Amino acid sequence: MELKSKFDELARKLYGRPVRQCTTAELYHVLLQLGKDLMSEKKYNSGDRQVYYISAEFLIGKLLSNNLINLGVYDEIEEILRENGKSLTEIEEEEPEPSLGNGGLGRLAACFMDSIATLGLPGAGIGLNYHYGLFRQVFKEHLQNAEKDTWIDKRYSWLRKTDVSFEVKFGDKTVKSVMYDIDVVGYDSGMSKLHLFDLETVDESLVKTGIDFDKTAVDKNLTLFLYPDDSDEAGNLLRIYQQYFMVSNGAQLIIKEMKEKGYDLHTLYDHVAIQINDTHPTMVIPELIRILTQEEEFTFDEAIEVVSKTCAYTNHTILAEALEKWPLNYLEKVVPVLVPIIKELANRIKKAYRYNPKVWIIDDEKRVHMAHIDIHYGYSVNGVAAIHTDILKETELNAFYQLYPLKFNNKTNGITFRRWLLESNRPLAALLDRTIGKSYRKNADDLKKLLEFKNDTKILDEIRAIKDQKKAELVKVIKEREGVEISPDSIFDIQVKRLHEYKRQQMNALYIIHKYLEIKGGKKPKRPITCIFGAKAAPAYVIARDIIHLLLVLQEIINNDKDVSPYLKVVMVTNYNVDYAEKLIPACDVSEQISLASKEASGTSNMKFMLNGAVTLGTDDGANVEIHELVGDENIYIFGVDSDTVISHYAKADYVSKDYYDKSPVIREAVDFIVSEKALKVGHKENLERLYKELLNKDWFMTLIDLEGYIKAKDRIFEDFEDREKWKKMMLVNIAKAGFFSSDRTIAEYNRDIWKLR
Ligand code: 26V
Repeated sequence: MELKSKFDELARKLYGRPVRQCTTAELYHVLLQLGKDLMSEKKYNSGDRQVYYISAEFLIGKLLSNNLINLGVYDEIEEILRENGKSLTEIEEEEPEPSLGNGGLGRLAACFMDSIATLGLPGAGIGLNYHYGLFRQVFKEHLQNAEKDTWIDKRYSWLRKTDVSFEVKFGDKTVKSVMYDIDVVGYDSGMSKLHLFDLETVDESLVKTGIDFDKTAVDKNLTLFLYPDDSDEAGNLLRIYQQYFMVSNGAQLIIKEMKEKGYDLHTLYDHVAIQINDTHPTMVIPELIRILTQEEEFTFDEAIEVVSKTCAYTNHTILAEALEKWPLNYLEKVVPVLVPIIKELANRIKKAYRYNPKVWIIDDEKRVHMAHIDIHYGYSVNGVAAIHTDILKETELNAFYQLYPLKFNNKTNGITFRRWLLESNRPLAALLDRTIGKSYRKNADDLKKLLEFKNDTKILDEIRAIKDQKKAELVKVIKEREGVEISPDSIFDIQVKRLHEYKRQQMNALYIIHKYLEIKGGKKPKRPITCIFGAKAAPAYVIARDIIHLLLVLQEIINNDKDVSPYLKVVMVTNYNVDYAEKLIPACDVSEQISLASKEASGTSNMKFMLNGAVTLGTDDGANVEIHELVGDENIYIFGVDSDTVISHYAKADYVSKDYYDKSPVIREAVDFIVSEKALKVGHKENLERLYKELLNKDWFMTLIDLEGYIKAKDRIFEDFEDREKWKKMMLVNIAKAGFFSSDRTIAEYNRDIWKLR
């Protein structure tokens, strides 16, 4: 049947009316069903070897448009709706966004699922079905508040309840799971499944106000939230409960599927690769060993051999505080069944490397280093950008690299162009189709063909016009959602990512203060500047919340200052998520990637911005290094100390932020403003003073070392923006060179070097 008739028939079936007479909400439901019907005609990728990507986070975003695009029917549906006086953009707004991730790590997992499906690889995701996701961010009195983020609609959802269920035994109770599936449809290809495990006895009524709930009632709360506040013991324990619940279900599912296919578990590694996404799923290693030795009559040695040839580990950070080390007594309480296994794994290492305590699994303080389990008992260890993998090999994990040089490999991250170009920037995709053909959609490297148009004024003008169109769209969204007016003619300077000191949103804030004071003093910029931020802070991360406070205070002061606001505006968008990212990124002129060198493992928004024609202002960190190499010095703005210098400052403990403050009047003026009368009149003394002191007395992520270089680079990039011809060329080169960052390339490399699926 023709798509048009199918659509209309479904509308009549569900609501007794033709498309034309349905409401927006009804049309969302009809399209959801239509998408599912079309997907039911597709096949799952299959083969005798498959990958299971286990991850505590899958930040999948809304799925309607993405699925329609990957099914190849988006344009047709849009046209049918238009004929009926409806808008697909409005309908999309009806879909709730699942907030099943914190940031880059979770979004990466979602991009990877898209690429696995698209490349036709047999693979599945395994994760958890958090009912309220991370949290919904709201601002009150210039402070971040957290609310529960409801996304599951029991009647209309991409989630499909299966009849798969397992028992999971904790120290103090046994719970049962329910497996939900979300189908991931590849672009012009087959499908994969994302399995999200839920607790059968989960009780939503546990959540009263905000995101507070009884953390001890594990049999009711286990899948309510993603990474609940882990600043206290109950929070940490809950996280271990969640992790074991996830991997025990995953391990049981894998074993079940292998048996159903008739494979001998002794050859598990011939049929399965398990990718452990950061250390959160590490317990899958002892859990598989437990199942094989206790339920399948393997000897311990046999089980270790099989599991070690099956599991591979990805490291996503070198930050010590983010590398999980669970106190042994926590594990004894939550997962006593695993403790003898973990101890045995640890003993074997201690015996083999008696004089090398750096590689031990259990340290002197009886903490279990989860990453060490992965490295010793997995067959691959990868970092997520070239510089990150080098730092792992040379510094952070050097002791392990010495032992297992061949296990280490790099897989520079990527993003799916289906969502971050075809969906979020349809006019740009259309322009590319017209100029270089459609091959780049499946073979991203073909974007290079755009370089032939580097001197074609017509194409350059079109690229510029698309940027202006996207900026105009964002102006509307920001007006509607935030109530702030911004000028489409201003420079859109955007920093969106989780709030963390190492990402240095505070440095951006200090630049804004500097500009504010300059304008107040009569030095006006040639063109107005709009500084846009989006970021959630972990509720227990005090300084991160203080930085949000400062940004909101600056927004209030600057946007209401009649002398300054025509030249400078600040917008901190509320509840930054995938949906917002899709609106912000295509509208960006200057992409802020300003982490302290060595600290950002990769970054992935840098790639999304580049693909959409923004120019990067950044440090030589993470994937910025590779962007820099690809586009060359003339198409990127790099500043700041390099990673070797940073690492050496840490090693010598010789960075003193106060020295930089004392030396530079510019720095002093900006930092002092945080506790000025003007700021204190709008903001809270406690938050602002704490942040001020932190910058002066500690500044662990070295904001002040780079502030002057940052100010110079930023003034230079704004100056160059005025050379409109030069800027258009920079945009074109950035788009043309972004092909390398397709997650299809990343996944093809994972497959070539680690999974070896075909
Ligand atoms: C986690 C935590 C949790 C405890 C408090 C401090 C803290 C700091 C950082 C993290 C990050 C955990 C891992 C992570 O999300 N890494 C991100 O992974 C992205 C995908 O590989 C990568 O692009 C980002 O650079 C990296 O930060």
